[in-house]
Amino acid sequence: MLKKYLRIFVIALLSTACTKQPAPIDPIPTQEQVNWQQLETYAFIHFGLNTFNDMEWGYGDTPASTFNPTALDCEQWVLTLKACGMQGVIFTAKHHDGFCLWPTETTDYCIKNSPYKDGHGDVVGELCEACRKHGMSFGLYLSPWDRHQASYGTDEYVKLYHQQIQELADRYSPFFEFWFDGANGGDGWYGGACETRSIDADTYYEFEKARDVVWAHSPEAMIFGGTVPTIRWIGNEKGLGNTTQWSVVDGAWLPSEVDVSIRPGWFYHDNESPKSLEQLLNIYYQSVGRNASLLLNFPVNCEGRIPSEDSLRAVEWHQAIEKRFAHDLMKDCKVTHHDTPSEMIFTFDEPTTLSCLVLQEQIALGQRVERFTISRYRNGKWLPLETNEETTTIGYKRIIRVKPAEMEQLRIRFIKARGPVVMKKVSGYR
Ligand code: FUL
Repeated sequence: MLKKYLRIFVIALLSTACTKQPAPIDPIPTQEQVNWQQLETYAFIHFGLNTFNDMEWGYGDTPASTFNPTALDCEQWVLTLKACGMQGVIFTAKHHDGFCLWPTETTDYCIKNSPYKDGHGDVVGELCEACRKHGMSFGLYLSPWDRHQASYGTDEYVKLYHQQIQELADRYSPFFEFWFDGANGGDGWYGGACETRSIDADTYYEFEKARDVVWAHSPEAMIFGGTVPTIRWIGNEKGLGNTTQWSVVDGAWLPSEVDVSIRPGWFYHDNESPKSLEQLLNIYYQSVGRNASLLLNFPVNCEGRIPSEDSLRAVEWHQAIEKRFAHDLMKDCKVTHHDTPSEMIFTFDEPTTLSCLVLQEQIALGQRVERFTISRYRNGKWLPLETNEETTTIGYKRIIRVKPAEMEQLRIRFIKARGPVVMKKVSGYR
């Protein structure tokens, strides 16, 4: 049984492609989920009343008149993000404080009643336009929890929430992702009631209906949060994915997203600074390198710009990644594979030192590998490659940093899998 299960198919980029197409193993991703996963890194932008009031969670009573960016430039955001290798951006159209950054018909608590462009501004629209102009995917975050609205907790609020999604979908689609967010209920201003309200998030918001509104214009949109998600939270806001990371959850395909801010806060605070290059590189290895997508947040400042300190750091980070993964030292290897034991052997033309491996499964056919080992052949013997990473799952992409070591051959042995292993690509770097 095991023997049969551990056959290897090597599809796509490797030279020894198999002749027979292996059968998929359910669950498999939708084409939309595959496309989304290939984005790998995209940006979050948190901006709103909190920015101007030095807060993370506004109570819902901060005056709309305090929203007053002096040099807001959405094109600067988009061009900065593009220079950092980001392929999309998700914007906080409304955070928990309930303030809407587009001129909505649903509430007065919005940009129309701010000094920005004398009440004629529309940050959601301006960002949407800049994204279209520069070929960047666009997404929105609309907090279901609204600490401003008097009706929060009643059916009336749910109607208003769905109406807001409808407005956003009608005006700014298509979206590549829509964020419903998980923080729900609690204390708030609620039209002056200043009390604590609790709701049952699983039933209250009617997320299925909300999702259908998004999908009517953007069938490709990934849904984050709520009861009908197509992607899932990694479980922390530290940029830390797990070494064992399945996109298969309870029989469904539900890939992971790592959300983390380049600064300690999600919103801009004068006394905070961006993470170091080393911290950001670790975040990359621990997210994209562990079968997850990276949603990296950039707090926009009171001027309405991404601070240059942050953009310089993020560009430096992107360039460091590009440089590290520029030359695949395994691209000319001769590849052989066997079924018993289930393994792939890569032979180099001359002894080669590697410090990093990138493994990819053909996820369109399902995620399969559960455990593997990596070894190098040098001077007549096989030796394990030393790594701090657990070599368990692979999925869309797994990056394994190893102690630099010279080898004539590299061996990947599959110890346990949900079915015949189907690899898409293996590459190696120094
Ligand atoms: C959380 C929120 O409570 C935070 O303020 C932030 O927006 C983060 C991305 O999601 O649930």
